[in-house]
Amino acid sequence: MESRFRFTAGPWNVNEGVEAFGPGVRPEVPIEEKFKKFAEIGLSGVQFHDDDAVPDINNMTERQIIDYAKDMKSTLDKYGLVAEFVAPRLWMDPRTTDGGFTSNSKEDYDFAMWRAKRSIDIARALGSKNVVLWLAREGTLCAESKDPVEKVGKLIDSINEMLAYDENIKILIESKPNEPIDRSYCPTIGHVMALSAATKDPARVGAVLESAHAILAGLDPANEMAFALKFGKLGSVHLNDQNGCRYDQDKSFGAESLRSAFNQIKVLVDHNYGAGGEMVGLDVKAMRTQHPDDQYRHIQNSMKVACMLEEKVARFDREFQARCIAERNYEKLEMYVMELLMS
Ligand code: XUL
Ligand code: MN
Repeated sequence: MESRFRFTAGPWNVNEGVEAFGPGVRPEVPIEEKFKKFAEIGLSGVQFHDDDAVPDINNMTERQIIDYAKDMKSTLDKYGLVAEFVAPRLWMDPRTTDGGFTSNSKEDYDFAMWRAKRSIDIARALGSKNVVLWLAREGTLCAESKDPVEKVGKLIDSINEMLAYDENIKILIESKPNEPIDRSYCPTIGHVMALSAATKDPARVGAVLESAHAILAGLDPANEMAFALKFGKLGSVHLNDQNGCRYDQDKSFGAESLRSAFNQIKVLVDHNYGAGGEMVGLDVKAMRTQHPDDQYRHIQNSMKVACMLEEKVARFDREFQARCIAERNYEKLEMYVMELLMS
């Protein structure tokens, strides 16, 4: 399928189907097999957590971590894939139980900074300039356990330390209002923009907008993308879908709301997203019911929907839109969009 975009996914987007109420139901797939299949289905790149790229990261020296990541880069090269970003996984280790950058423990904070710096080393070894921070546990379960003003300051200090560690790296913050944390310190793109502005080098601090995370915050994904685009700070997107305010579902893109998906593609196309090398991540999970012999279909479906919506955007009649706007006949415009999507 033709697309103006370059699509990516993470190794975690092909998984065993583990969830809070049941164990894995599909066998683990070796990472190289995922790369091979990603290339086959038309992805251009891979997104990594630090320990996706270097699984035994905590037990390796800094030199060993870089060497391992360089080997991973050769495996990527073999399949013609690039690395889009590396994100420190600051939510699995016991030392991140109370958060990383906003933990109340100095040792845990130091561990989070160590992992953040290793993620920068790994990104460099994989040939990527982007480090994504999904601030999974930066917030509170018990509001009184932390001073929110001090902790927002700690977030800014941590980002400044990463920027100082490598003068070429870009930090992209992925907002999310909750899950696993109850109350996040960085729930929306507006918060990301404010954090960016407060750092020592705002030009190197941008955003990742995930559709499902915006919906969980009660916000419109396309408008969240638009806000970051206006500031020139939309570094990546995680397209997916979500059925209202419940657990983070990571459904296939467009599976819940096609019109919302259309408007996400429309805002990206209208504002030339991708011209600066930005890629389109598909942060989608297969349903737990999906058999292993067809466990990439949710990624393929998401890419197909994005491409089909690109075509709808190309067909969107701008003159008709202008006439509806001039007449202030938005009912007419809305029906036109419904017909366009259903035709
Ligand atoms: C969590 C989420 C993560 C990030 C990368 O909800 O979306 O997979 O995208 O750490
Ligand atoms: Mn995501």
